[in-house]
Amino acid sequence: MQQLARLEDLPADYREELAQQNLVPLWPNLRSVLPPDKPLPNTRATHWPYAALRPLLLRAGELTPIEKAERRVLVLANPGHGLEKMQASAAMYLGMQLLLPGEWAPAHRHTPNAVRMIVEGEGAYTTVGGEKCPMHRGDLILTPTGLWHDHGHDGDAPVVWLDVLDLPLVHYLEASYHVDGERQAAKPAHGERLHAQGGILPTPFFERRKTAYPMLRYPWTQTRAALEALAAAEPALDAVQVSYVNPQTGADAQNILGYYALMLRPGQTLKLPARSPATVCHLIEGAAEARIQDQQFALSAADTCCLPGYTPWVLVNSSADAPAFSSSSTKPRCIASWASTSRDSDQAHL
Ligand code: 1HN
Repeated sequence: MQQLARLEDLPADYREELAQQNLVPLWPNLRSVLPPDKPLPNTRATHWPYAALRPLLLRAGELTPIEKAERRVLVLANPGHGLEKMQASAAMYLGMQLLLPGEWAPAHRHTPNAVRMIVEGEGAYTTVGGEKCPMHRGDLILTPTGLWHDHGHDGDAPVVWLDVLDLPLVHYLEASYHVDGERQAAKPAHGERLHAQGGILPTPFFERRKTAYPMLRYPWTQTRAALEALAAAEPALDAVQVSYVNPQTGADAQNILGYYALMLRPGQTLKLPARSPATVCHLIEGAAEARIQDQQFALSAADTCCLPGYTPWVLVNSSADAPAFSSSSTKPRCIASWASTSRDSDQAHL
């Protein structure tokens, strides 16, 4: 590959004149924005064990009252981006949020999309666009862009959930902001009941209802049952995986990040293909080992890890007797499906 001229190869007075006119020569910087053959990600394979995080989050509950935090969250930050950037990857933000009995996290809405994946505790709920969504372990609850949301807790033990937002991407686009609001009058969520059965849609005469986000809560009991049924129906199927979709359109449930749930059969070793965007994986049940580049993460239930794009990886169920269940998120659509070169043609860039 051709070595390109450096900035220092240009006369100082010329460089000075360029800068005064807000002009920059491309060639000294071309290789850094367009590296040869593969991207140069900042995102590092990272593991956030829940056992280490949980006591620190509970301590935050003692140290900072909800009124002084609005959202009591410890951010799962990727050291490759710098912890202060609060990014898990270029596109994804992750945080573990704690709500104590009787607390209320006030209503607001914002441009980034969010989802909650419930990790532990009973009795909390989030109200999204006026729909009261109860939170049970493993549930996925959408908070799409622009919808009002506040969180309450009528139970008697701490509740913890994982927040996933496309905040870094929306912030990068200089489009991130929020608006505060009043506590919402909550009516029971009905989306998951309207769409309780796959393949059947509510169809009042004479046209189908079309709402941007017809289903906000995806109960874990249903997702888990779907994975078990899929595994039983297709014993030879390698990746027992389902996508969280908009039940009216079949498209991804939200419009920037895609969400999936995966079951590892007892004893299974699953090779996962490289995808162009970074991926986050959260273990809901069981125990598994994630092999990413030269690292091995022993994942227990409620652990979270991430890996950069363009990286094949392997998940191994640590139990020979019980299945393991995980959820994952990534940017759904490929950035560069043509990106296979002769050097990495064995990798599919999904
Ligand atoms: C947010 O709105 C929540 O509503 C949690 O619970 C975490 C992180 C950054 C920006 C907005 C919430 C957030 C957030």
